Amino acid sequence: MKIEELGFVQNYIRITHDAWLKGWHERNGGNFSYRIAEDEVVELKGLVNEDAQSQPIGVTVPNLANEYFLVTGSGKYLRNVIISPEENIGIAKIDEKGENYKVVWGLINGAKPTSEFPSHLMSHSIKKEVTGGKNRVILHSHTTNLIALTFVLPLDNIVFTRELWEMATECPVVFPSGVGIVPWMVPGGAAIAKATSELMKEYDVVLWAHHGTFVSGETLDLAFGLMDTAEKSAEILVKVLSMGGKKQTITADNFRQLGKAFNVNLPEKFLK
Ligand code: 2HA
Ligand code: ZN
Repeated sequence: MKIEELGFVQNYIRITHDAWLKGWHERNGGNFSYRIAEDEVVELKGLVNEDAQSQPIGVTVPNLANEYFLVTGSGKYLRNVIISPEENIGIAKIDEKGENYKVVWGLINGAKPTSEFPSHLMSHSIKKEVTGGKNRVILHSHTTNLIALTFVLPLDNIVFTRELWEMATECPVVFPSGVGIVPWMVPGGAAIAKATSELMKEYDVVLWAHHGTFVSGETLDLAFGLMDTAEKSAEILVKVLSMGGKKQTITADNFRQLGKAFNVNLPEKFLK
């Protein structure tokens, strides 16, 4: 058995390719990480190199100690993952302090995990804590329409959430906790990682103004589906604004009815 043939790796590769086909990953844009489940880690036995050299993460994530992550490579094109997994993705193991990682499989020829690894790991750390270990996936995509909206709407969590919810009835059910916004920041470092993870305490969708979107989900499918739903809603909003704006919409009371019918809590702060 090769690592590329394991079920969860196959699923990750397929979804990475789907994300490319969506138009979210030009050049080396975007990145994707999955905290490998315990029963899947068992499948890695004998297939990984536990003697690989340690590297600092750049942030400290103690609750991710000894966890294994499937992750895309720095500078790698997501469209190439399906053609050559070992070159473009890898498995990184976190050390017992949550300070260093080592690449135990893949990312051959000296490649490294994504430049956004600090943002991924700090968000994983928060999500592991607040979901009791359920959330395992972080996806970062350069979603055209969500990015476009960060030039036009105020960079405000409440405004963005409400506008996106109004564009499709399913949205509040798919992201009931709403959308958080990080103002423009330099990508790739500890500062934007901290800002993102703070918002991840509350939100599953976090926009980086004029850059892209981070989502978190329990499974690869749920994270992909969440990105797809939020970006589709943004596409509708761009069309509506281009056609001269809303003439009618879903009201606050409609949302309250929806929340009841689908048994989801929609915070009142978004329904003013
Ligand atoms: O991997 O998307 O944010 C390239 C990026 C950096
Ligand atoms: Zn990016």
